[in-house]
Amino acid sequence: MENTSTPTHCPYCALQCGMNITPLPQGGVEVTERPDFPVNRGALCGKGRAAAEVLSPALRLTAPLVREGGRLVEAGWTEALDRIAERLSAVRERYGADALGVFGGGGLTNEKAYTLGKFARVVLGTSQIDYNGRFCMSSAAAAGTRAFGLDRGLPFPLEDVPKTGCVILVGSNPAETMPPSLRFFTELRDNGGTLIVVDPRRTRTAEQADLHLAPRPGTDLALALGLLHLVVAEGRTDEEYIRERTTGWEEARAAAMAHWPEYVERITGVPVPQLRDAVRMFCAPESAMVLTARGPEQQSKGTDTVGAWINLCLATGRPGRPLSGYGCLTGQGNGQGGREHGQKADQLPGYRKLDDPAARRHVAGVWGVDPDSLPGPGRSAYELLDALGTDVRALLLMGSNPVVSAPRAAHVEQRLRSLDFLAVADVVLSETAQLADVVLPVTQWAEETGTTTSLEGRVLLRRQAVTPPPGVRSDLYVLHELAARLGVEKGFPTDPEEVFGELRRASAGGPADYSGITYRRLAEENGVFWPCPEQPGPRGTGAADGEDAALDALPDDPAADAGAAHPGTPRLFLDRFPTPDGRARFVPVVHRPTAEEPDAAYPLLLTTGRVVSQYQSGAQTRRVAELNAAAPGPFVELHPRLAARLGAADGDRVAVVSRRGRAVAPARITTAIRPDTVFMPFHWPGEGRANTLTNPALDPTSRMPEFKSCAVRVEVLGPGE
Ligand SMILES: Nc1nc2c(c(=O)[nH]1)N[C@H]1C(S)=C(S)[C@@H](COP(=O)(O)OP(=O)(O)OC[C@H]3O[C@@H](n4cnc5c(=O)[nH]c(N)nc54)[C@H](O)[C@@H]3O)O[C@H]1N2
Ligand SMILES: Nc1nc2c(c(=O)[nH]1)N[C@H]1C(S)=C(S)[C@@H](COP(=O)(O)OP(=O)(O)OC[C@H]3O[C@@H](n4cnc5c(=O)[nH]c(N)nc54)[C@H](O)[C@@H]3O)O[C@H]1N2
Ligand code: SF4
Ligand SMILES: [Mo]
Repeated sequence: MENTSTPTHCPYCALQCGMNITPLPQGGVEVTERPDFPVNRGALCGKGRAAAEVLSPALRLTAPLVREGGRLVEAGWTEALDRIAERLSAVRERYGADALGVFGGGGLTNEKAYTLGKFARVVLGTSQIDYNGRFCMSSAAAAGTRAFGLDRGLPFPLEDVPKTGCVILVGSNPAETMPPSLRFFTELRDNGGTLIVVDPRRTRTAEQADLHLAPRPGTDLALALGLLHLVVAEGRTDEEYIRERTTGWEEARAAAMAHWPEYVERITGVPVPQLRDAVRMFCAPESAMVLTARGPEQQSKGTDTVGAWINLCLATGRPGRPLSGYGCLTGQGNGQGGREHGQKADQLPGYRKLDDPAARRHVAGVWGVDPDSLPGPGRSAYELLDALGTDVRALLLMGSNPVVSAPRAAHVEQRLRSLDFLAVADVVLSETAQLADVVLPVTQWAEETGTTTSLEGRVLLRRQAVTPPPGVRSDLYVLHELAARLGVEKGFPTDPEEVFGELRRASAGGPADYSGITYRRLAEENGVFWPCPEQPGPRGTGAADGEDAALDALPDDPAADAGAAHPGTPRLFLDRFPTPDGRARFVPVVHRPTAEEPDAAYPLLLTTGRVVSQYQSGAQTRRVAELNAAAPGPFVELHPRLAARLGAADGDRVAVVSRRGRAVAPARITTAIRPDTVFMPFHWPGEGRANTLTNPALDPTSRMPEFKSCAVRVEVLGPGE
């Protein structure tokens, strides 16, 4: 393993670029090109190229830490694990199982996410588990399930994008967030297709567009309804498709017709002629797509907002047609798989629902427990964090850094501090780990094998390429050891392939069916798109009868069993939608304002997002010198007209103040933003922490917080250094 290069995938975003890891003779490893993976064809962004740095023992945790006399000090694994098990037991004894919380992450592999969900329900017996994906694409997931009966980020491979006629990219900035994917959009234009970008900022992505619509943050719902109104008014609906493949059009149509173009212009600030141009560009070609990301989704009405964009796609006959449809660009490395296998408050593996009796029976059968012993659905991520120290007294956290990334972060930090007990498993001493009573140093990415599911719904094999430093253990080991200490000796294997074998059985027959996928296939086929049920035949009935023997019993010649294997499903919905009647469902939605509209005291809107060189809470990327040099700290984007009114010069220190707190950072003056809006990236802790300001108003369906808009004022503090 040590001397040759290993094909694997990037630790960071949902594009899951392929890369090779090659150990260097002098020690350390190098990330090199891997052109055989079709999504990035060897291209990597700066974060991916520098990913190997975070493997260095100098940057990370290499021994468990326990809190002694207020300080974190090094300890042995036995002591650290004993302490966690004792404290969790004590809290459970005193307050009951629901006083134990678990918080996971969309960066965890499928095997880890699956095991974490099983651990919460089977070992701890708690309903109180959720994860950071709630902050990510949960609104798109809810809207997709509502309309199509299924949620998979993209219902088609990215390679379809350059071949379609028009793409509307809504609140998505791939130039910064998924740079190697930008080529799909430039190729689209080279092929004669058109690109429309909807973003309050003229981003590097918007600069590539044929048409840039710059709505006021939080008004995408009105914008989509205005476009649908025009589609109807101009007679551009696809009546045959509506009749044959959908239900609910009359109500959705009536709701949209209340949104006159002039009214929509008043709400969004997008001029009527631009609305008309967008409709013409979207409707003229035979095929077209709408792709959303966090802009329209991270709103307190994110589910309805995505629903409105889906309605536009349905009315024009797009979903389930070649090179067409609606898709969501998921975010984290395993943002898709992380929401399918049971770390979400209301879900069981295979994208099953925790409150569905048949699902409970199936999964309880695989787990060898009584279905009635499984707890019901618990609180959503923000609600769970908000309950810390009151209803939830002890927390096990794996794969997230909410001190930086949660909304109303100062409050969340205070809730974390008020816990009776906090255990954090992480690679580095994150801002959240710094608050813990026990910190466990875990292996990461290139040091372990596991699967992730990319934004395309493509299940991928991330292979171990290097030996981890001594002193660290895997998340699976942590859960195995804790389960044993809490009295569950079996069912928590540490071998990822064994976990995957069980995950296959647990997912069999569910919406996200992985039962026909094996590690061997993933390696040979460069990934497999779910659903991929196991076919009866030579492949055996391993998925059904609970035997992993099927994995080992494959004929040696891959061609010999090829005929029996399900090929996976790159494109969804071609014949029918997975709803009871096979039709997609329109949902009647109407515009409503954001949870916190500007007023005299807080006259501006703050929106937040990302820069190319930092990842999320920055726990990993802020430790890489090259990335930190490229993006050393937070900033506040101000339009020159706003800056002039405030008396702010470029580089001045400014305070952004909301009802929740105050964040300070240098001003960056740019015409690329609307004059009524300010923007901050959220990657940093401390005085420039954007999430000190954000509003935890939740979407009623997805429970997504409103990261993309809150009311603020800006105060100029004086010249920067
Ligand atoms: N460099 C980098 N790449 C990443 C990440 C990272 O942290 N850093 N994180 C990964 C993850 S987990 C995710 S979820 C993705 C996110 O990927 P994106 O969704 O592309 O990222 P964001 O910057 O959060 O938001 C996209 C755009 O939404 C715009 N926006 C703000 N408010 C609104 C609004 O009300 N309406 C509309 N239409 N647009 C709005 C912002 O101006 C921004 O340009 O990126 C992934 N890739
Ligand atoms: N204002 C604002 N806030 C936002 C957003 C926004 O757009 N605006 N976006 C939201 C979104 S979309 C997201 S996804 C969240 C993300 O925010 P976070 O959940 O904080 O995500 P990360 O910073 O990736 O944190 C992952 C942590 O897990 C660790 N880690 C990495 N791999 C592993 C592993 O295998 N095992 C374990 N145990 N730990 C590991 C990392 O070192 C890091 O400390 O932020 C949300 N917050
Ligand atoms: S685009 Fe995403 S997956 Fe690709 S190299 Fe960059 S961070 Fe990694
Ligand atoms: Mo995300």
